[in-house]
Amino acid sequence: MKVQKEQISDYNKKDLESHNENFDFLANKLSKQGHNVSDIVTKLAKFQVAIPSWALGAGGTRFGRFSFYGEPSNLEQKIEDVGILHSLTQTAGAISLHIPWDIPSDYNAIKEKASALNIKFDSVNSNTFQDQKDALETYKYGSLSNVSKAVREQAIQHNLDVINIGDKLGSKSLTVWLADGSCFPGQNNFQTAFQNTQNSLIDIYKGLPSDWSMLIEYKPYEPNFYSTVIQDWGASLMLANGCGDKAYTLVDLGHHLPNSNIEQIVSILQLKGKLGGFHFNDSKYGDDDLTVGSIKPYALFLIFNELVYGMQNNPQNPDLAWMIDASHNVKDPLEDLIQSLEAIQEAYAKAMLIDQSALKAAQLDNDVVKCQEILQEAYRTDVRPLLEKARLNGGGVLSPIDAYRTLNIREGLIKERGKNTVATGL
Ligand code: LRH
Ligand code: MN
Ligand code: MN
Repeated sequence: MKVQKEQISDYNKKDLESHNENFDFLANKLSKQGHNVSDIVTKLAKFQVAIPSWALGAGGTRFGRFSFYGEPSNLEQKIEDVGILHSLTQTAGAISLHIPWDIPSDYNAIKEKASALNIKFDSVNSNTFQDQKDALETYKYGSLSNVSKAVREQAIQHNLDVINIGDKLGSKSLTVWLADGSCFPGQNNFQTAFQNTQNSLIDIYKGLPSDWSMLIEYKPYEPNFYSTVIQDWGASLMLANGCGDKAYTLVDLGHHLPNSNIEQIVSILQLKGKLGGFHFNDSKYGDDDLTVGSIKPYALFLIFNELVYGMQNNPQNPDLAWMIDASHNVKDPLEDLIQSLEAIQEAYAKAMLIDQSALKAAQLDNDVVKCQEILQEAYRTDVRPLLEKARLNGGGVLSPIDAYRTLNIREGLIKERGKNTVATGL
């Protein structure tokens, strides 16, 4: 299923006039404050976020999974779903694959399908947290950190295979997230597990093409509940430094203990030129993988404040691989992803409204109240007309959720695919 250009322009007609009024009003106000509105709109339009192939179906929990029907059951259909998201929002111009769930059978056909929908292949994700069919070794007690050399070698080889698959598709980075750790005190020797992981990552790193990077994701707990080998940004950064210049830390918003100051982590990693990737989601308790901005929108804004600052002031840091890492238990996955994409754009737009020079001056004066006022002035601005304009300029819709419903997209997908559900997912 594909959303046609005419459907989009027909749909936009009803709200075009009020959009223009709202946009002109806001643009006028912001211009008077000294903002370059067209520059902000261009930056919003450029900001593309990858959709992970595993977020397109109902993820469920270990207690149950409730389908929305019409979910994609193969890679082609997953790309089609991202194409739908992208045509409505103009923000989802990439897909992030998970191997072995998404191994293409016909590379040319997959590449053609993606490029017809204007979709790029973002970072490829390896999977050494599940045993694969016919695998000789088990990951029950870890993969890259395992005490067994044979297990480590199998896990290393898998990562090299993933790089090879991604290379054929045009991906430029490998994301490594490990479940490795221990469930009980005494089960692991921390130092041995860490050293094994470092050595394994170095072996994978050696197999990276010259224009690739390796993104090392951290997470404090789950599925292991006593210790995780790559538990935090410090562990990730040490491992990245141990590999080389092309290895970076990846921050997933859900992978922190409650109340961690994620914006500070993001800031310092950029200062060191070591923030390589970002997974968006939101959470109340832990790795909840909820809709971006649904629980702590102000924290998201503060994180974007640091990201914007870093993008402007830290040329030593590379362009980031942006991805949504979410799971959907009770919402239609495509609707949930649309909400996440909007929340990301909203936080980004608000962060771009922060008056950086006034903030710097207030910081130099130690005017704490003023500093807070400057941040909150930006946060309180309703930036949605800017998002609408960026979407409109790119050929997207004014109101993506409303359009998704008005155009009966889920119904169309069910009609086309029946009650198929994704076979894989987290
Ligand atoms: C596990 C996880 C992680 C990875 C993904 C592949 O926590 O969600 O965030 O990015 O699996
Ligand atoms: Mn993640
Ligand atoms: Mn996670």
